[in-house]
Amino acid sequence: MVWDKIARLLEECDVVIEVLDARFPNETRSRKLEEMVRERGKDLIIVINKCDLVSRRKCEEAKRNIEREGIPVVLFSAKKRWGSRILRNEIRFIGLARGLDEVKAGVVGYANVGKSSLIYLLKGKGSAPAAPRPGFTRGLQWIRISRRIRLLDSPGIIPREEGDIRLALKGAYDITKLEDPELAALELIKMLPPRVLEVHYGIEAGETPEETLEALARKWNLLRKGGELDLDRAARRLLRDWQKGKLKV
Ligand SMILES: Nc1nc2c(ncn2[C@@H]2O[C@H](COP(=O)(O)OP(=O)(O)OP(=O)(O)O)[C@@H](O)[C@H]2O)c(=O)[nH]1
Ligand SMILES: [Mg+2]
Repeated sequence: MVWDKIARLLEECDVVIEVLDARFPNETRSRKLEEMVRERGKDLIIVINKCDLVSRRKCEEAKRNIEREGIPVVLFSAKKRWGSRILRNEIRFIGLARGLDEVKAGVVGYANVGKSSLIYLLKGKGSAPAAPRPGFTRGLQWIRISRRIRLLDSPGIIPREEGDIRLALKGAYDITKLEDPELAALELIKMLPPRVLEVHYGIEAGETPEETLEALARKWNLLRKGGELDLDRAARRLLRDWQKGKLKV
């Protein structure tokens, strides 16, 4: 979703719920979005989702840092069903403060952070039209979660100014469309503490990211026709696991 579309979305809402990924709260925050919300005099709530994938300490620290800026923050996990009551109360509170009978809240954030999953948890029934790949939600869709609250689901923000590798590592870019998955996987390996890969996959990390990727390809028995390691497939498999949230950091 591009910026002029976001501007239109903002017009329709009283509150904006910016959803972040707990594994990289800073990188999935959009200052530009927050600025747009402020300019239009709307309320902002930040939800840190996927808290089940990081330590409690890291979640609390991220929450404190953002709250220092005067923005209310809710720690959340759509998977573990954490935080929905608190979030609903935050939204209601804003409705009361604004004297509204019905609050309209737009749920916005990078692709794949869990916007649709969050909405369907709040709704409390029905299966979530969510998917482990970015770019799943296409149009805007209003979903009523109670008599007083309506939520607007939206496609992920994809800032054109960011490269595809950086977006993929945040989970916000479709891996099948990456030009160079191997390069992205090497970046990911550099970013992760070696222990994470060692524990999850039972491999020994190499001296260099290349060696670690080779160790993974060996572990998974991924070979090309001539018998050499298929690093491209190993890279895609690692990136997919990462985007699906299989690795705990
Ligand atoms: N571990 C974990 N995974 C989650 C959580 N919330 C969502 N997911 C997973 O993250 C993936 C993306 O979820 P969606 O709800 O489709 O994300 P989205 O932000 O709506 O994505 P787009 O519509 O593509 O922008 C899915 O595989 C979800 O199962 C969570 O709290 N914890
Ligand atoms: Mg979605």
